[in-house]
Amino acid sequence: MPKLHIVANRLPYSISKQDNEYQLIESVGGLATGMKSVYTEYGGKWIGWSGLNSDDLNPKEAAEIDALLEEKGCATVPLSENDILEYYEGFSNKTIWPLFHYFTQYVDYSPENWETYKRVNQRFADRVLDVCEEGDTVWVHDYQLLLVPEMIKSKKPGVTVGFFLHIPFPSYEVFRILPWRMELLSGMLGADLLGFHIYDYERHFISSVRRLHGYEINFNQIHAEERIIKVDAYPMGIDYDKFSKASTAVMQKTIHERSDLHKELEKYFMVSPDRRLILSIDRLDYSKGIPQRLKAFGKFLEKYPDFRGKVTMIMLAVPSRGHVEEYQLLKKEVDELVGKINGEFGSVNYAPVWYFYRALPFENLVELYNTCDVALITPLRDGMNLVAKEYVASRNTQTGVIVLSEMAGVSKEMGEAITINPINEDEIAEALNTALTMPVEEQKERMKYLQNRIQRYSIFKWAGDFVQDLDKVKLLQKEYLAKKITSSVYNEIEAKYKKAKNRAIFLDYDGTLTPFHKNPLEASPNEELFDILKKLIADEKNTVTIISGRDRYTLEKWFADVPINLICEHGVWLRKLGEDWQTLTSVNNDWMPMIRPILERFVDRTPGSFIEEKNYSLVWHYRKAEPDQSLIRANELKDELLGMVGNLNLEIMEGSKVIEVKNGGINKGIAALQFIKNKKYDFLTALGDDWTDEFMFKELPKEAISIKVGLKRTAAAYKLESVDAVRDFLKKLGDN
Ligand code: ADQ
Repeated sequence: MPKLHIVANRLPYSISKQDNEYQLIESVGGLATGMKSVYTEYGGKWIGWSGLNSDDLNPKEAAEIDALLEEKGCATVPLSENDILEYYEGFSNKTIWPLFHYFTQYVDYSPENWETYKRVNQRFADRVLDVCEEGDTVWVHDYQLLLVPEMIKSKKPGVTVGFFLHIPFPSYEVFRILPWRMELLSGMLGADLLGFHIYDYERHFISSVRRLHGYEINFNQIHAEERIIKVDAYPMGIDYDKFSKASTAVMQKTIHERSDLHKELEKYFMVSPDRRLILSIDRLDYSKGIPQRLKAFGKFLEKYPDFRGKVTMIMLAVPSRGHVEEYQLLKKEVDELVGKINGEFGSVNYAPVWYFYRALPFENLVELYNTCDVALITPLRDGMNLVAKEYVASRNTQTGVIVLSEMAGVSKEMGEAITINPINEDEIAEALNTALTMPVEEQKERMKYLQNRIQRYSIFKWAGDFVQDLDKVKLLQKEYLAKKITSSVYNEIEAKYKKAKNRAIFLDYDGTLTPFHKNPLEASPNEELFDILKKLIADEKNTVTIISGRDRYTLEKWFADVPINLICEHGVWLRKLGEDWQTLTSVNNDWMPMIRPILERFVDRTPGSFIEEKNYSLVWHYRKAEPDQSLIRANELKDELLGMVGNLNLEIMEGSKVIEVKNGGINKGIAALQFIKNKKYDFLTALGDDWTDEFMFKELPKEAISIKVGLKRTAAAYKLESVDAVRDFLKKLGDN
C-alpha cells in the first residue's frame, strides 16, 4: 500500500526535559493539526527537525529522542549549531523570507549560507529517500526546503512529490534578484504538484518558470522535459470547529473556572459598557506591519478623541527569530511606539495599548478572539494569515469586525472585511472608526458569510484537496506518457517498417526535424539532418516528404541538394520529386490587404515580433518578443481576427509562437491525404510537434504511425520527447 509522507522543517512535536527525561510536546499549530490527519491516515512518516541543536546532545541522548519521535511516526533530521545559523536563520530567514515578502533591503546574499542551505536540503531529501519507496507520495512544505522536491525526484522518479509554499511567491522582477534563482526554481520543479495560497503567487511562479526555464505552459500545467507539472492555488484553512467549540466552552465557564486573563477582560468592560477592544496578534515580524499599525492607532485616537479612554488595543506579539538583527531592531521600535502612544493618550486608569510579548496558551487566545470587537490585521505582506480565520471561527455571537490588509493572502477570501492598504495610516484610522461604529446587524450579516466560507474550507478540506490532486496529477502524467516510444514500442514499429514494401514518411520541419531558432530564417538543416534524410531517401521503398508551414522558396533553397518531396504553407504548395510546384487547391489572396494592417499594428505594439508573408498566408511571429506580453497580444490578435475571418473564408492557425492567417479548407491533413491517394502504402508515418500537425494525425488512416514531438495533448498514437529523439528514431529506421 503506497504511503504518504510529510516533510517540513519542524516536526509536529517539540522536546522538553523533565526530571532528566525527555518528553514530547505536541504542536497545536494549524499545519501540525492538518497534516497529522493526513500522514497517520496514509501510514507515512513526518520527516523534520526536532528543534534541538544536535551539538548539545550526546549520541545516547540523540538516540533516546529519535526513539521517542519514531514511536509517533517521525523521522528526525539533525541540525547542528552551524546548520541552524546558516541554513535556518541564514538562508531561510535572512535571504528567502525577506525577498519573498518584498523586503529586498534586508536580503543577505551570503554564499556560505547558500552552501549550507543546499547541504541541509540534501540531508532532508536523503532522510526522505531512506523512508520512502517508489510509488509512495511525499508532500514537502515551505521555503526552508525549496530544493528537496528535485533531490527526491532525481533519485526516485516513481515517487509522487507535492510541494506547498506557505509564504508569497514574489513577482519575477523580485525573484530574479537572487543569484540562485535558477537552482531554487529547478528544485521546486522536482514536484509534480505545486500549491500556493492564492492565484497571484501561482501566477508569479509560472511567470518565473516561463522566463527562466522557457518551458511551454498551458494554463496551470507546465510541460517540463519529461513530465507535466501542475500548479494550483489552495487557500489554507484552519480547524474551524476546534476554535468554535473552544469559544463556546470559554463562555460557558463559571466565574471561578475562568482564566486570569478572562477575568481581567471582564473587569475592563465593567468600568463602562461602551468600552471596546481591538485585537492585534502576530509573530513579531517586519512583514506583519506592526509599527505602521501602532502609528495608525495613534492617528485614530488623535482624530477621534471621543474614543480615548474607551478603546484599547490588545497587542500580542510572539517572540520570533530573536537572533536576527532586523527582528531585534523591530522589537525596539515596537516597544518605543507602545510607550509613546500610552504616554500620549493614556491616563491613570486607561492604557490605550496592552502589549504582550509572548506566546499565549490556546485557551487565552480564544478568550481574546471571543472578547475583542475588532481584529486589526495589517501585514505588509502575508502568505495567508490564519489569525483572521481563527477570529472568524471564534465569533459565536456573529458580531465583530475585521480590518484587513489587502496584502494578506486571506483578503481574497474575505470580501466582507474592511480592507485597507497597510501603509496608509489614515485609511486604517478611518477603517477603525467604521468598524467601531458598525451597526450590530451589519456585523452579523458580514460575519455570517465569512463563517460559512471559512468553515467550509477547513484545514482538513485543504489537505484532502491537495492530496486528491496529487493523485489526479499522476493520472494526468500517465495520459501524456502512455504512448512514449520505448525500446519495445520501437521494435514493433521497426518490424512493420521492415515488412513494408511502400512507405510514406511525412516529416514536419520546425520543432520536429530541427529545434526552434529565435530567428526562423536561421533554422536551416545541418549536416546530421541531411545524412539522416539521405539515408531514408536512398531506400527505394521510401517516399519521404517534408510537410511544413514554411514558404516554398525557403524549403526549396534549403533542400536543393536533397531529392525529397515538399509540401509547403500547410498544404497550399506541393512539389513531387522531379516535378514542378503545383497548388493543391484553388486559393486567392484578395483578403491580404485587409488583414495585413491588423498584423502590422500588432508588430508596432509588440517589440520583437514580425510578419512573414507567404504566397497564401500571413504569419505573425512572436518567438523573439517578450514572453508574457506577447502571449497577451497573441490572445488579443486572435480575438480581433476571429471577428473577421469567417466572412472571408479564412482560418487562423496557432502554431508554436506564431499566429497564421490562411485560406480556409487547406491543412496538412488534407494535403497528406491528397498526396497518398494514387498509390497504396503499407507503412505510413507522420511526425510533427504543433497544432497544425494534428490535422495530419487526425486525417491519416488509423493504421498510420502518427508521432507527436513534445508532451502536449495530441491525437497522435505515439510520442517522442524532443528533436534529438526524432533524429535518433529516423536514424535507426534508415539504418535498416
Ligand atoms: P505565520 O507567519 O506564523 O505563518 P499566521 O498564518 O498568522 O502567520 O499564523 C500564526 C499562528 O500563530 C496562528 O495560528 C495564531 O493562532 C498563532 N499565534 C499568533 N500569536 C500567538 C500568541 N501570542 N500566542 C499563541 N499563538 C499565537 C506562515 C505564513 C502565513 C501563513 C501560514 C500558514 O507567514 O502567511 O498563513 O504560514 O500557511
